[in-house]
Amino acid sequence: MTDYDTVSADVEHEEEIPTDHPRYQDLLTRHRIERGIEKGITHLQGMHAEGRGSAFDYLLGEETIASADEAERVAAAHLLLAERPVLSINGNVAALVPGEMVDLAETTGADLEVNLFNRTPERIEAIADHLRDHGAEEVKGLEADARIPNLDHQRAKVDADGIHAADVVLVPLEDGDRAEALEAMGKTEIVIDLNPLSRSPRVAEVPVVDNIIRAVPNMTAHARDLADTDEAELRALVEEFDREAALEAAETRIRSGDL
Ligand code: PTJ
Repeated sequence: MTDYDTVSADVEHEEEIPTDHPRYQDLLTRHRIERGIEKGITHLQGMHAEGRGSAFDYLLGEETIASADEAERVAAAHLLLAERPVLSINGNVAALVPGEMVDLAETTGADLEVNLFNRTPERIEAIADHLRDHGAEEVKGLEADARIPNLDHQRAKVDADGIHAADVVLVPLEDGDRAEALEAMGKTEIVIDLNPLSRSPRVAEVPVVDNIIRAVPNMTAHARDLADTDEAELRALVEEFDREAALEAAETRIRSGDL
């Protein structure tokens, strides 16, 4: 029996999960989702989303592959170039990377907006409070005074001065119909999703096939690195990006990577 066999999946605090555990990231992610559900932040369906993501991450080798790192750099460049960037937050995102999203927003000048599929006033408030507890000064999505056209569910509800007016939107961890509707509004979309076959990464200008717990801090690190880069160079970076190649590299890794 290894020491790891003594680690219960039901830890009280995430610090109890040994960082050198071979399934550390998976245990950490699972733990954060469970806590999110307990706090009323994450919907029960978020567990299914988490399970799907975890299977793809396993096949990717639970690491940021080179094509994802490149996509994360390009995503950072888009956010820095944007006039009105917005980072969309759902119940899984809030549970997994609240402080990391606040850092990315601060580093790139983006707004944070809560946008939920299973929208209730209680969950919206709980998520906004959770983000404020992690340092957010302003959280959008509570007013929901505008609608995304041609979308007949709760995710259509957005702030007029938030997602509705945004030029670049980060859309993590959700299935594709809102991503398609946002694309139809002419927005530049950055999608984080471990499944390269899912609709949302397939419509995104920048598909980031990586675990959000690795992707967001890496995007922030790239944004810091690119902060003094001139506009022409940032534009060259985003124009040279090949979204099809990024999707293909991720799919190839998932189908044929060494486990
Ligand atoms: O909080 P709400 O009410 O807005 O509900 C959110 C749900 C769970 C409904 C929303 O996230 C959803 O629609 O989930 P789906 O359709 O299961 O899509 C989630 C996608 O995210 C799947 O393609 C997963 O593979 C992917 N995913 C899950 N966990 C991660 C992930 N991608 C990156 N990092 C993860 N940790």
